[in-house]
Amino acid sequence: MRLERKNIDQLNEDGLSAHRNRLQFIQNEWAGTEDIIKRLEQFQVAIPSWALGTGGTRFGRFPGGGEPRNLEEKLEDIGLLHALNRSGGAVSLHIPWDIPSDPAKIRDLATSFGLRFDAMNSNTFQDQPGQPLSYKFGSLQHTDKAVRKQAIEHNLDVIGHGVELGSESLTVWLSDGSCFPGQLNFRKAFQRTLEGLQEIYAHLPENWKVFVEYKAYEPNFYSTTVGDWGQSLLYTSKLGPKAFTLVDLGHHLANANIEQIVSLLLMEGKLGGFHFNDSKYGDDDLTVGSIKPYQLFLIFNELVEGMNARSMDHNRDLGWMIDASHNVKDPLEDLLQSVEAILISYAQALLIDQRALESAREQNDVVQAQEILQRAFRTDVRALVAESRLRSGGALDPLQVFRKARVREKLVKERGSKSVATGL
Ligand SMILES: [Mn+2]
Repeated sequence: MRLERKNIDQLNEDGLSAHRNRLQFIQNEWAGTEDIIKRLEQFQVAIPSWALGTGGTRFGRFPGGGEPRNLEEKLEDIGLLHALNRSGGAVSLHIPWDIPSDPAKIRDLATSFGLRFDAMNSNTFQDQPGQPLSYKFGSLQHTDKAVRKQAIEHNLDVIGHGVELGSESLTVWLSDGSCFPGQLNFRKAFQRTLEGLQEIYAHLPENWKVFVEYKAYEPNFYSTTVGDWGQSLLYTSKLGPKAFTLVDLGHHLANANIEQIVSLLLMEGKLGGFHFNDSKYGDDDLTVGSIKPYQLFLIFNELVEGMNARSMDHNRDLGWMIDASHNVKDPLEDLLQSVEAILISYAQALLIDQRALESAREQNDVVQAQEILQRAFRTDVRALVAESRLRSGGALDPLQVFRKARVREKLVKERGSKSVATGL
């Protein structure tokens, strides 16, 4: 199904006057809101093709019905999101879960929804049916050269699919590592992985980037071969200028200072992409901003300040993507909440008076520095986010429009209550 602009406009009407009052209020309180609205209009977050179905845990899965049954329906779902919030204008595909049988057709379909193809994701953390060799003991780190070769070739395949769709980046997340002390020679595992990444890197098209994602643990519980930002930076530095580190918010040990990591990676020109989610204990993959919104704001502060310091384009120079999936919400409603949380944190970070903050720091005025940050964080910027959507033809309140338009009910009717999205 598609949501028509005129239906969205109609459903917006009820809330318009209250919205205008809220917008007026924040415009009176803060300078520069017009520029913030424009930046919000431009900011696009890629939606991963695997977040459109109900996630699961190793204990169970409770699908809610109407899940997309194929790649075409996944694009349709992202099209629905984008029609509502005008900020989900990109899709991140996972291979082999989403191999397009007719790439030109898929590309046209995406264009018809206003979507482009962001980073392609390879998968060497599972064995696929019919796959000759197993990744049980790793992929690029594997002791057997033939397994490493298979993993390299898979990544080259993924690049090939991406080229056909107009993507310009590859994200490599390796689950490689070890579960028990003594299992792995860390140095050999690193060297083998580096050699594999070098071969993949050598096949990148001229305009492509490769993102090396790190993760502290899981599914391996003793060591991970790309375990933290230091190890990722080591790989990407050795690989060359087209290689970047990718930060996934859920892939750190508890209480890691992610904003500091982001700041230093940006300083080195090595931050490439971002996976948004939220967590309380581990890689919980919960809705963005649902657990630690202040941390998200502090990260955005470093992103905005660091990107400005290098004159980077906020929208296009980093890969922004949601990477979340869980068991209890409607996946589309969850994604609407996640994009909203991202835009709120971004808007709050844009409110910060960076010059005043820097001056407070130089004078060691710790109290004033905290005041400047918290004044922005405690400001309700939702009217700015809503206004940016309104100007782009989206919904004032995407979640309410999603419900009022009975989108899920219609999808269940179309696709059935037992449909299961591929890959999960
Ligand atoms: Mn991720």
